[in-house]
Amino acid sequence: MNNYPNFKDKETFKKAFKAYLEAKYAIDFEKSTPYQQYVVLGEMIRYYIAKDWNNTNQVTFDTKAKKVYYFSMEFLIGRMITNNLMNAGVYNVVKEAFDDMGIDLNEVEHQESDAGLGNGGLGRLAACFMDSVASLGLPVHGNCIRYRYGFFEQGVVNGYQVEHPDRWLKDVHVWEIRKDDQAVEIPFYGYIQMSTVNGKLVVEHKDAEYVKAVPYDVPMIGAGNHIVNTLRLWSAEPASTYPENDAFQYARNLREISSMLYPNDDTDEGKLLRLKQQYFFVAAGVNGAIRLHKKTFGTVKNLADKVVFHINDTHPALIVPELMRILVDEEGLPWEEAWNITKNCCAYTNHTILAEALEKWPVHLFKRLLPRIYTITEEINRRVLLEIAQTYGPNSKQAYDMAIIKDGRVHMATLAIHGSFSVNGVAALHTEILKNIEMKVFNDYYPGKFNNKTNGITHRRWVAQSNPELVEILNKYCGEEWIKDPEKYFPLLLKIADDPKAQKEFAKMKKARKDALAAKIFKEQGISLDTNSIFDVQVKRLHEYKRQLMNALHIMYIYNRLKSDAEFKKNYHPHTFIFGAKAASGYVLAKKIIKLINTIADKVNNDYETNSLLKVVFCVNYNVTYAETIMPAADVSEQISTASKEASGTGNMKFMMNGAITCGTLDGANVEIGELVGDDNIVIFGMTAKEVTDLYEQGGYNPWDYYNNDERIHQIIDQLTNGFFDHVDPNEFQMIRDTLLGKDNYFVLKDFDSYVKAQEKINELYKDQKKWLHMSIVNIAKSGFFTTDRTMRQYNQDIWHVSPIQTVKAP
Ligand code: DL6
Repeated sequence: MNNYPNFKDKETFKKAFKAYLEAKYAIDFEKSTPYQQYVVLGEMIRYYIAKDWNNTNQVTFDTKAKKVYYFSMEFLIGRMITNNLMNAGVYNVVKEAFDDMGIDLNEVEHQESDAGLGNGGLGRLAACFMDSVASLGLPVHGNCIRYRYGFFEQGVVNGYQVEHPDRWLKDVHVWEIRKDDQAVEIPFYGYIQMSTVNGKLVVEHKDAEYVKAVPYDVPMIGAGNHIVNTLRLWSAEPASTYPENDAFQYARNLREISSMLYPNDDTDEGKLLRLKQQYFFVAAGVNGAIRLHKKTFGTVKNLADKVVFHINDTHPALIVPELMRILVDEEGLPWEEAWNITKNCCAYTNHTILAEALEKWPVHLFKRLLPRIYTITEEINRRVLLEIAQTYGPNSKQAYDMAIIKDGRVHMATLAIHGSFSVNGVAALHTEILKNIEMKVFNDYYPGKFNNKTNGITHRRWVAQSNPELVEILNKYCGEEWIKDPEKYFPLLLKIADDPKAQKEFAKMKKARKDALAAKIFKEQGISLDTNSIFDVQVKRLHEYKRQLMNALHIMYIYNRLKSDAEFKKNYHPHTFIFGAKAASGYVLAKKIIKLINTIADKVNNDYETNSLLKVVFCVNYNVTYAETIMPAADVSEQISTASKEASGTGNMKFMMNGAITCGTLDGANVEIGELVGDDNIVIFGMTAKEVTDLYEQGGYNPWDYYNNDERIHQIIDQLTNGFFDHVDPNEFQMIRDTLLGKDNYFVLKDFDSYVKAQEKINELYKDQKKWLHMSIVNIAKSGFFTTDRTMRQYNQDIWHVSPIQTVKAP
């Protein structure tokens, strides 16, 4: 069936839409609900792009094109409908038709649940990558798990975070197609029996417990180019054979695999499940890829010329031994040849230097769950160590540092580094830290393997979709081509950065976006905001290193000054401090910090002496959809992590592209933002990464010196526990006080003074609106570098080397 005419013009669309609605729900369109309208619109778009999707796959197959499989445990794709309408080029037709029909497109779009298949930055980055590769026509396809529950839905009760399951699949997921015919059965447990038959090694996995991995394909639609890539989400189902003695337990266990993102892995049981999830989607994806490769080429010998397996963080690092297993056990290649192919197929991205995120699996669990994968990993380790000994001699420190298996654990980052031809960091500073400190031993041993690929964001979602007023301005001053190449066209704004008329338009844009956010916050949380105040925003996962605590303490300090210093009060421009953050459910201190922010909000928002100057909001359930309203509304972007700890950050880029001024440390991509906009257009404070690293080496510092010598700090630290807050037990924040005065591992008190000065600078700068708007425009003008189109081009140029797919343009 050819569905293209459906979107030809608004009249055709209206007719088709009504007919589909009736066909699907057996009702007249007048009686349909926004949810039904959403489902029908979604399905119509999926039919509409089906031909392009099929063509993309067919052309890739026919031309024997090289392709990339991007494996990530997270793809935080959020809602897809608006993005899909825009990229498919039918947004305007639908909008006009809906306007005629009295349907609110915005309301219909909001019927879609956020696909929360991710925690934060890493998952959202993967989603932005998918948008860019499809838009560049690059054959790059995602692999992930079809989690029945996404990252939890956050509630706040009495200031405390509460977690509810995110049942995003309770409604139909209109975008996916189940592909039963491409299911793969994955073995766990059991034991391995090896024999030689006619001189050939035969490996048998005995008594394995199989789980069927069923793919659900989700289209990743390129912008205006008729390319549709695939995000493949694997779901766990019963296999054809199962333990008959305990079928129910088997069914319960396997449901867990695609149940939730990152189950708690504090216990052995939790660890086992997480490792199971990792092998599950890795084995399913790699087997699927090899099957297709053999269908195309009839051999695996040319795999490295035609396929890249991208390992996004350590979670999919099992790709390395799984590929070895297929090549050696199933394809019968000699070990050396298989290793050569594997090393040339895999590329790994590191996203963090935080030790707890570099996964290490206990040998006893690994071995029991994945017996063959374990023996292969052991053999990889043995051979790698032999090779290292050739360079450094026997029993070297280097060999210990680079061993994959040591101290009873399998080190996944180490496995990924040895098994990949490329290892990249995600911002210039982060890569330097990897190369010169954290992974120096590997960088010395594998010169040239480490490289930097600074992160990005897709400007299609974070400007075109989220900030209509900015789109108008860009169209006017940069021309409509900006959407194709922001790096080239955004700098045209520099010419009008001081033009009063243009500045007025930017101010109007920001005001409109602040009004939109204020309206949402009022509707959802009943807090009214002054949109002439400075919107100072920190939205990101809650973690000590991101230092939401420093922001909160600073608000307490401001409150104290407003209460006690008339001159200060006179000079203080009204501020609204906005937070959004989810804390991991087991992270007690992070949850306390949420309680503290809400307690501060309760105090200052209800103080009529100061609340026209100071308001605090904690946005409940911050997610991708919420971010689309928050990012464009910010005046100030808080990027205040302890230097060296934030690998890159991508929120910083979303804020910048929407004209916010960064208040930040020299950490992650803030460094590159600073280099691009220049010192006058960013507010930098705090210790440098080198100072932080040196101080750690000296064993830290004594926070009591700051408590005793800085009155401001003394006062706020005492206020945490002296009954200053109404309605809370004075012991409520004892833990925060103890953390700060105990070790202050993230140097909150040490950086406090310079943060206060940075905030004072912002207060003054904002009062000079001409100067502020100049800064804001320069930030947008320079933000084109941070489009993921650039990031993806660089990945392709330096790592993947795939060619754009040329499909036949659809009729
Ligand atoms: O690279 C994407 C994103 C960076 O922008 C953040 O700075 C970094 O913290 C984050 N890393 C992770 C790693 N987590 N684990 N596991 O999310 O990656």
